[in-house]
Amino acid sequence: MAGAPEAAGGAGGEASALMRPRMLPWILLLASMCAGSSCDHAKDAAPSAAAPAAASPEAAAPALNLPPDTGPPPAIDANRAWQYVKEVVKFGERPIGSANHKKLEAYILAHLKGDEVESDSFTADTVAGKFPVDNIIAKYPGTKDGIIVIAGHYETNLPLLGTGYVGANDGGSTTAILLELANQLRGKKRDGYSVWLVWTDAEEAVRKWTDTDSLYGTKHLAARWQQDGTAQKIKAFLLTDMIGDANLNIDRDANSTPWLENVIYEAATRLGYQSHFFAREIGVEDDHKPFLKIGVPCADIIDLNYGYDNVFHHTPQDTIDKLSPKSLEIAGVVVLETVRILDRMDPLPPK
Ligand code: 1BN
Ligand code: ZN
Repeated sequence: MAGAPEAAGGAGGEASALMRPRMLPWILLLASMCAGSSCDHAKDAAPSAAAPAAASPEAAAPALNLPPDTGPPPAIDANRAWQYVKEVVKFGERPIGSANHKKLEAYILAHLKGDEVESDSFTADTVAGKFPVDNIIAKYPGTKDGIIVIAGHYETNLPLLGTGYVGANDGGSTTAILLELANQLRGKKRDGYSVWLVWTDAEEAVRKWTDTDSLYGTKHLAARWQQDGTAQKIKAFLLTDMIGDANLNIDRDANSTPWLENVIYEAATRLGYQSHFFAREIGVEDDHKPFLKIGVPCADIIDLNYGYDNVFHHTPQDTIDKLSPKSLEIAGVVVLETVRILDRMDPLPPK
């Protein structure tokens, strides 16, 4: 039944990053729907099982103190974001330690000129040797006490070096959407929490995804922010990953914080994009994991059904022709609407 998620490990036997989907309730629901009908393919039932998040048993969470849906909806320049994806992909393969990685770092920093930018730089000691790692952080101050982090990784997989892999969706789409979000945040008075954008580095395994071979950049950043007291100020950590797929289906992540997932679904619904969200639930290990571990509310906004059965994920077929500006727009505005709701949710659920 759960063929798509189970096969979603991509290259290098990485399925361990993707836990078994919590599908039992859907199996039961499907069985009852199939009884006496012509339904014969379990997978077809996933979309129809997509109930509004708040009504789903998987979404048990504190009741949300939602603000009224007023004011103009957020907007981004999707064509500009699309142009960024094209430019990022032009750098080609950009794994940690490569010259292309350095060029992409310079490209990101050039687009943040004049903004408050910090780097979290260190040397990662990995199973494939030592590599320089650079998380890039751009800060946009708000009037409220607290921080909302929006993150996404920018590097491509080292094990795929030499295959022509450019990670248009996996790394490219997130680099681009964060640059466009920076454009939207820059120079505007934020009547809400401070927003910090983080281009995370060394998310990918250098050999094969395991607990120790993955998430090098965010493990370091989470430890640093726990030590210096920043972590306690973070109200929400919104991770974006693989959000450019032209056939955009953001999964509900069972590892993410349920109430924050519900806020994202509310934001998507307010903008009329809920059909792109949460038709299935899977458990994902990703850059939010180190922050979850230290008690930060986190949500992974990820589409892990990239091509039928996720066939393009971590393959040289992850190219820009599979992506669309509209998907970047949907992801971008839903993130901004989520921030807008969080800004006015008083109080936020306890951590
Ligand atoms: C997402 C994008 N991930 C890596 N790049 C995490 C992951 C790895 C998710 C393997 C599923 C399988
Ligand atoms: Zn990846």
